[in-house]
Amino acid sequence: MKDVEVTVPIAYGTISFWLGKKADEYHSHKWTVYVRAVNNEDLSAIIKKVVFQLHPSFSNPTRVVENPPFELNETGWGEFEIGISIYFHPDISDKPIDIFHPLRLYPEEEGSQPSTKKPVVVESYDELVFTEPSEGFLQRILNNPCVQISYGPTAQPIAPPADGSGTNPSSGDGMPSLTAHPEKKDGSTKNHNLAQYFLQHSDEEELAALREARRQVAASITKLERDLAALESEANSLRAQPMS
Ligand code: SLL
Repeated sequence: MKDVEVTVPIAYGTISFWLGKKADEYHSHKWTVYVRAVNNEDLSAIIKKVVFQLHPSFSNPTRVVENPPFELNETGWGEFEIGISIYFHPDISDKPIDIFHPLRLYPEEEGSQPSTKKPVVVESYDELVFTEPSEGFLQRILNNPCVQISYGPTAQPIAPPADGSGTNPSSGDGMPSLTAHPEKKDGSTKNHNLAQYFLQHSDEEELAALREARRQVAASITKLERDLAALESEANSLRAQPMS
C-alpha cells in the first residue's frame, strides 16, 4: 500500500535483582530481558519470534522465544551485551531487526548498594516502522492498538477484507486473527509481574501526538489545495464565458 506507514512503538530492556543471601559465585543476580509494546499490548500480530543471543558462558546461549511475552529469565554473575533479533510474520517483512542491549546488574548511581528489592532497570524505546505495508498485513492490524497507521496524501483507501468483513469471527471484534484463538493466553504485558518497573516513555507519547498533528495538517493542506484548484477552474471557466 503506497504512502502508508505502520509504526509499532516498542520498549526493550533488562530488569535485574541481586539474589542477596541466595547469591553464589556464578549466580549473583536474576534478570529478565524483554521486548514489549510501549503500552504493553500483545505484539504477536507483528512479531513471530524473538531470538536472544546470550554470552557464550551460558548454556545454549541462543534462546528462541516464539510466543508473547517475548522475554527470557536467567541468572548469572556478569554484565554483557545481549543480542536481540526480532522476526516478523511473513506478510510484514522477511528481514529481522537486530538490536543490542547492555545487561546491567549493578546500580550506576554512586554509593548505591545492590538490592534484592530494588532492581536495576535499563530500558530503551524504539519504533518498528513498516513502509508500504502489504494489504493483507494492513487489514490484519487495522484495529490493533499496538500500531499507529499513517496515511499520506496519495494513500488509497484500504479495501475491505477479501474474505468479507465480519464473516471471520476472529476479525469481527477487531482482534488480529493471530491472537484471537481463545485457547491462547493473552500476550499483553499489562499484568506482568515486573510491570511496575517498566519505564514510561512519555516523551515518545508526545512525539506520537506531534506525528498525528503533522498528519492532520498535511491532510488539511491537501484538502485546501484541492478546493483551491476546484475554485480556480471554476473562475477560469467563468472568465472564458463572454460577458452578457
Ligand atoms: C564479564 N564480559 O566478564 C563479561 C562476561 C558473562 C556473564 C559476563 C553466565 C551465567 C551461567 C554469566 O552470567 N555470564 O553460567 O549460568 O563480566
